[in-house]
Amino acid sequence: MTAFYGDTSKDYSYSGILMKPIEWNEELLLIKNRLEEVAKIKFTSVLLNYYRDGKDSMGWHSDDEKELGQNPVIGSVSFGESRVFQMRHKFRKDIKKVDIKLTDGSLLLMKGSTQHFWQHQIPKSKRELKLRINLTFRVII
Ligand SMILES: O=C(O)CCC(=O)C(=O)O
Ligand SMILES: [Mn+2]
Repeated sequence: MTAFYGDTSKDYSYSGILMKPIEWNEELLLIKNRLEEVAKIKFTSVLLNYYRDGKDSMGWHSDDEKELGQNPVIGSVSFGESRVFQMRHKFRKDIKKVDIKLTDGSLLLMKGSTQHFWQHQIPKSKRELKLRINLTFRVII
């Protein structure tokens, strides 16, 4: 379950779907402004993902759509239930998968060549998990 907000001049094709952004609201701008101070970069857009429980998940992928440019910068802010964010190297089988617990209020910043070499996912969980909302701020060129 997703929603896409941002500068209304910036469309985004995601998983083969053309997303037209909803205009920024006050709450999202508050988070965006704090994030931009930390990341030292201006974001154009944010994709929201709503995970109702442990059955909602997201499969392996890289955030490498062409609109995100050569080296995508992704600022990922999480609220609610903690979930495991897993990363795996695309080419090197000798590098172990990395598990990162994304807790309420956490920020994960991906940049540089990360999307060239790594995929990420949010796996399903058999545990009883409460709701989580994740915001991935993106720069669309
Ligand atoms: O929910 C998350 O932490 C990851 C979301 C994600 O990878 C995406 O929206 O591309
Ligand atoms: Mn992603």
